[in-house]
Amino acid sequence: MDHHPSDRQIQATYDLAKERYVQMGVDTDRAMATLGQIALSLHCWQGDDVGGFETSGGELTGGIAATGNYPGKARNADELRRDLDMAYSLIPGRHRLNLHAIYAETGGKTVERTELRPEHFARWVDWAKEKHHGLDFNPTCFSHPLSASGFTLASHDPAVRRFWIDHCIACRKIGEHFGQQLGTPCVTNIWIPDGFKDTPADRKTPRELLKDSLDKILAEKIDPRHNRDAVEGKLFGLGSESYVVGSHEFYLGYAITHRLLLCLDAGHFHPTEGIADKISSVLTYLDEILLHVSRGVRWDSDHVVVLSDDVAAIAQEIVRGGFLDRVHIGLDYFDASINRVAAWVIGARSTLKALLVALLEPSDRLRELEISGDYTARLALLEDLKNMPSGAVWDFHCLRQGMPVGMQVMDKIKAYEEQELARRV
Ligand code: RNT
Ligand code: ZN
Repeated sequence: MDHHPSDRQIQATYDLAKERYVQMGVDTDRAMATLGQIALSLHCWQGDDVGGFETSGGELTGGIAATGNYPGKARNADELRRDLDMAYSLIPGRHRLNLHAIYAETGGKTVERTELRPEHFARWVDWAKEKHHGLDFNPTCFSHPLSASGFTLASHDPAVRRFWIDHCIACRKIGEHFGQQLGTPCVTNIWIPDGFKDTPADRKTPRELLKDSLDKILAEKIDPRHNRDAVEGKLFGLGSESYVVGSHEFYLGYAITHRLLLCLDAGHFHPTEGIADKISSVLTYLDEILLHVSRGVRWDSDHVVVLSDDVAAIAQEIVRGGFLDRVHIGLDYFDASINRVAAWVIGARSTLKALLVALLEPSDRLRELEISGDYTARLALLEDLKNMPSGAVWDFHCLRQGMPVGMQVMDKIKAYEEQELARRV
């Protein structure tokens, strides 16, 4: 049995923490107010292991994998929305939902991905309006017979390319519709699995084909108030270990020349290569970027995000750079071995904690030390900050927003598991 802190304890701990931060020149109220404005984009696919609801739904392909068989996964869109409602009710702030095309609701009819239209997402839009969530979107260029070769937009087969081009065009229009309906731009992110397991003979042609496909997809201009396009590269996937057409450099160049968003997924680089340091570099040339906050363990394993040094560094870079309005923060992981609602909540709360820690830095003082060349004091202060009572501020933030504090989250999740998830057999 967990013994939870009382409101009085949370308040008293916060009052002391606030005094400590004041001594450092940090305004905790301001940090909490800024945090309260940040919208994360929760990925719908954590709720059902990237399954989706296509009538002819097959297995997950594309070199990504969800492992585990924890009971209670959402079997339809109503269950997924119920699970999302539960998750959002445990995360302070107002957050977005990131949908994939395979989460269309077609009323039992088989609708080809090229034929998807806004009407197939009407119930998602109604729900998003009612619950005040912005929507983001993704074409689904995997888990389909026409992606079975491992190639989609970069296929040598023009018919295969055409199919996926048309799918992506349909998706941009759905994104535009989301933006129009909800009054907040939809970020439509293109990720494709295309690549080779073994050493290619020709690295060039697939990239030329991909560029040509993207040009066709993006030919129609869409008002950025409604839809913004992002492209997501990666280094390798399961079955595409030796070569990925859409590499980081490929998409960085494409995004810069076409004024798109670049999506940086934390799991898409070499195992020890972080994305934090890339943020200020790419934002020197791009207006905005999209992040897929994820956690690779030894490979791009998409574990639930935790408050790791990597995630703390990402948050620091966003805050220190003043980039909060230029970075769209999405989550991207899929763990089927634990309670899926908890997976959303833990990952989202950890991402918010990282942002709060970054917002609680005495940024002016750190910069002064750096500019004056006092690297000794800079190091000492950065180390000292790691032990500052940010946890007390986080708990108070949760309390004030009417959200569960600490392990209270698990009481709610366990109750939901008993009442709802356990019945899904
Ligand atoms: C795959 C990419 C991509 C997917 C989602 C489901 O490596 O990270 O973002 O995770 O589209
Ligand atoms: Zn991703």
